[in-house]
Parts: sequence; C-alpha cells; structure tokens
Amino acid sequence: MTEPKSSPSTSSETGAILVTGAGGEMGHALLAALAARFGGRREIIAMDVRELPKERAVHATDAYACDVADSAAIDDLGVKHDISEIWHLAALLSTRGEKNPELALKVNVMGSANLLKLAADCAARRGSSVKFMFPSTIAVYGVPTLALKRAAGSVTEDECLEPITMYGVNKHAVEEMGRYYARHYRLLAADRLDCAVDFRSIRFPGIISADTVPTGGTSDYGPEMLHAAAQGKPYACFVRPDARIPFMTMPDAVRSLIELSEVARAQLSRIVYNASAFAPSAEEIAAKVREFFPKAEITYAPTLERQRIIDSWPENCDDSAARRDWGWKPKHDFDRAFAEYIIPKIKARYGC
Ligand code: AKB
Repeated sequence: MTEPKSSPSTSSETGAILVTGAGGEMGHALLAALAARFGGRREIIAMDVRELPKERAVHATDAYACDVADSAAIDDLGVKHDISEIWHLAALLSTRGEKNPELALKVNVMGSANLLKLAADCAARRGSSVKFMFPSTIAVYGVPTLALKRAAGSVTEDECLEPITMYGVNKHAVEEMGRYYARHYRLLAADRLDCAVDFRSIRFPGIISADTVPTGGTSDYGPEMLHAAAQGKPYACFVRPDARIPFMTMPDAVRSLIELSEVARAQLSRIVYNASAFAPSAEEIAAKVREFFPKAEITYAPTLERQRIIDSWPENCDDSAARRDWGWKPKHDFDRAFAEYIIPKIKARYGC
C-alpha cells in the first residue's frame, strides 16, 4: 500500500471537526485533546450511538446520539455543519465482533462507508479536501501459526494481511476504501489529479489507558490486569503467560493521531502506518504490575477463542515508515509507561 508522494496537502484548518465514537475509550481522550487544541476556535462535533455523558459533551460544541450505520442521519450532519475533518473512531472491537459478526460488519464497514461518503460530499461543498483520520489496528494481521508468529517477529504494513476476526477484516476493508477515496474517487472520469478525501490511518496495538477500562477487545487483558490490581481485585488473565502483542499508552496513541493529522500530505509515503511502542508478554505485564502492586493476585485461565485471536496477531509491528515520514516516536517505552503515566494516574484514580 505504498503511495506516491505527489498529492497536495489539505486545507482543512478551518471548518468543523467531527468525532465519531466520542463515547468510547479513545474518544474520551481524543475529544479532550482536540478541545484543548482547537476549543473556541473551531466547531467540534461529537457523535456516539449513545448520548454522551455531560462531562464528555462539554468538550464539544454539538453532541449527537446517532448510529454511524444510519446513512440519512450522517448525511444530515454534512448539511448542518461545514465539516472539514472527520475522526472516525466508532467501531465494534475484536471479541465483541466475533459474538455478532453481522453487526460488526454493519457498524464497522457500512458505518465507515457512510462517513467516507460524507467526507467526499463535504469536500465537494467546500471546494477543498476533507481530512479523514482512521484508527486501524493490529487485528488486520493474521499470522497462521504460533511458530510463524515467533519467526515473523516484527511485521511491516504489507505482510500477513489475512485477519481471522470480523473486526480485522472490517478494518482492513476500510483501509482499502480509504485508499480508494484518497487516490481514485471520481478521478477516472474527471479532469483532476487531486482527491476529495485526505485519508490517514494508524494501525494501533493494544492501548493502555489509566482513565478508562476497555470493553469488547482482545488486548483488554493488559489494562484489565492493571485496573484490577489497583482496586485490590483478583484477575484471571484470558490468555497464556507467554502471549505477546504490542501495546501503547493512550496519551501516545492520541498524540500519534494528532501528529499524523498535522503533517503535510506530501511528506507521507503511505496511507496507512504502523505505530508501535513496546511489546511485552502477558507474564511481563503481570510482573510489572506486581512491582507496583505487590499483592496483585493474577492467575491465568486462557479461553480458546481469545487465545486464538492473540496468537494470530504479530508479536510486534515495524513502524519505521512512520518514524521516517512523520517523526513518530513513542514517549513511553514499557518502563516509562508504568513509572511516568500509568501508575501515578491509576493510583490517583483509585486512591491507592
Ligand atoms: C481489540 O483488542 O480488539 C482492540 C485492537 C487491538 O484493535 N484493542
């Protein structure tokens, strides 16, 4: 999916910013970060399938309870607001998606199709491209066996793209739809070389937040272990101690998306980038948690389905393209993540 460096940069510095999935884990952190950056200067429209709690809605100029799969409601947003950026976070994650694959398809693919079309329509109305930021995932990878996973080590963006979950299939499909909208939409018949949608995506690893506990994901064992220990609760980890995938802290994840959004398009050689930070095994996370919470009761009770998913995700992702093209560098490695972010914040949160 390497792209030529010829496309123009966008002019989306004015206009409204639409955030879907604003009630989710990443939405929580991103909405606050966007409000701190643009609040008062630009409209920030928050959208979620459920009504946003007041403390979250304060970060937005408008908040809508609306389903991304409802195309009429999505079209209507483009009529009401001069949208120049879409941060499309709404999705059903990997474990939840396996419980209802058809619903995952509807939300993750049809919802994204509605948002991409909205971006193209808004671009046509404003006469300049609309930026589309899309958090993708390591779930787009599918390594066939554990032996191959260990042999592969760190995978590049173009390897092992045979996901075994509906969520991974959906996210990969949306990456491809984004590439189409960014490079080819309505260009074949038109006498133009630029595109309406400036689609940019990062494949995120498991994300650890000290403020929120994720639901419906398969990388959830990392944050769950930690939040349980901080509350003095026992935790039975649903993957084996040797299970290994990459992780990142939420502040680094939010910063990476914001940084990617601010780089001139001409600097980007790709549509979709890996971004990684650290890649501990479940056992290494447990050992780190015990350093700070020596009484933590962590046991292992792997479930077949979730273990299979984790075994299909790579041990790490090669993010050298992101480092080279837009200077990606995580602030938190494994040690700093705990010492400087997770532990101080989580202790303040639970008063322990
Ligand atoms: C999940 O576990 O489904 C997500 C992800 C890795 O995208 N956290």
